Amino acid sequence: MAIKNEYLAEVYAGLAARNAEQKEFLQAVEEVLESLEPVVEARPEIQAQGIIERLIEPERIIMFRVPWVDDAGKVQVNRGYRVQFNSAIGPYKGGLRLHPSVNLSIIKFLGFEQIFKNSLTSLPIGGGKGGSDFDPKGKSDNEVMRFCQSFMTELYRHIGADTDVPAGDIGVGAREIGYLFGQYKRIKNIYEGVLTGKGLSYGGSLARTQATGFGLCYFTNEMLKANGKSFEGAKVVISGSGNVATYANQKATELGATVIAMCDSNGYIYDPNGIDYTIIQEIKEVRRARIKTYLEFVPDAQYVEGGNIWNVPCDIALPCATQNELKLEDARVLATNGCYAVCEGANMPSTPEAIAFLQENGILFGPAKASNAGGVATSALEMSQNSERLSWSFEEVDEKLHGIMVNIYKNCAAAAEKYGMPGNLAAGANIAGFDKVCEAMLAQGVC
Ligand code: NDP
Ligand code: 2IT
Repeated sequence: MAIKNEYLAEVYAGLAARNAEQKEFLQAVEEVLESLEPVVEARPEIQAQGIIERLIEPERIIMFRVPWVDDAGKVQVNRGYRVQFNSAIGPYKGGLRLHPSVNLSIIKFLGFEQIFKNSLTSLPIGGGKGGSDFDPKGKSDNEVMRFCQSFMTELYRHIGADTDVPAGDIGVGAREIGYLFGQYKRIKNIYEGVLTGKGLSYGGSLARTQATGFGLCYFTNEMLKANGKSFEGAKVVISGSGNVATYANQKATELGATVIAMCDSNGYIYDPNGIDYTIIQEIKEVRRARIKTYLEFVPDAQYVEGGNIWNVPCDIALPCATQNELKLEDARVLATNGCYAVCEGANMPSTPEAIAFLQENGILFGPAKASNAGGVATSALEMSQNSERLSWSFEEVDEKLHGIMVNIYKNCAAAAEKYGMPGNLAAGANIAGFDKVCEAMLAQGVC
């Protein structure tokens, strides 16, 4: 794969030269620019107004020291990031990731993809992302609190309900959002919806916890239906066992599937009778333990330490852990085992080679920007509720989420069709997401 359009190829070459070491960011940009070739060719004003050059350069990058004191009294220092990528259609919006692998490349790829994802939701949110190389694993609640307070002590001056609204991502859930919110309020003396994914007692939205996983299944369901298939009776493999994976399990099961395998970074569990998501909740949200603990609840299940979850034969695969976790070889194994749909819950979980293989071999493919947009969409619904100082019922939020995911599917399918790539939802998502951002950037002049 390579970018053929001369203008786009030149812009990409310049970006690659300036950011040679940022491989995840370059991977994300290349994938989008490839999809945009027909759009750029049809609309000369994109090149004339430097839309692509502006789109790939973040509006602002903030990097900062995060010093904190561990339980043994030792000073620790992490690096914090917030990349405010694009505010053409609304305040910057996107999660915070706490994981030792976090670096500028990862935050930039996530922030870049967030622009298109957020546009697809049809809600007024721009793109951003942040995080730190802090590893919450094995840390006490007090250590996590001190880290979060230190992180917010710098971040607070760059965010706000109408400026930039962070949320959760890997390693950031209800506990972390609570500590971050408390510190923001304390420093700024403003009680506002500056974060989403908040607890229900202080401005959170019902169904935000479930939203990414539920939304993923709503999107997958549309894709399956359009191709004469369904979750009913299907065997599903879900990688990861965090927020997205857990609630994808719940919804897939409710829709009639059996979730037979899930994992964490140590290994996978296999349970042909179906993995009960409430056990995963107990293990991950309450005990903060490893997935092998599942055997304490279901002794008949299997645990494969260090195993590759994509070797488990399934009908539908939902990668919900992390970037580049599903490689070409995994795609081949899935195809050989009869898998007919891969839909992404994580961000950029499939490598470009894996995606190309799936598409060439007629396996339905749902791209992350579209299929996992339910989380951020519901975050935007949380922002609406905060603005009107009301909270909506679970059913109301879930129904809106469902409508948004159906709409995203339709828009991606229509955009792919319009540009002569029927069924290519990955290209459709990039084109449909780009459309609104491009309109707004054109209207707002060179800025
Ligand atoms: P969590 O921290 O709740 O869970 C992450 C899960 O993925 C854990 O099971 C973790 O295992 C596994 N994992 C993370 N990194 C790795 C790695 N390097 N190798 C193997 N396994 C790994 O995060 P979320 O569920 O929130 O996020 C999962 C994915 O979904 C991410 O790509 C995120 O960007 C994306 N996403 C999240 C949204 C949200 O609303 N939370 C919205 C849209 C996308 P372990 O515990 O062993 O590290
Ligand atoms: O990748 C994502 O869309 C998220 N982590 C959720 C972002 C948000 O603002 O809810």
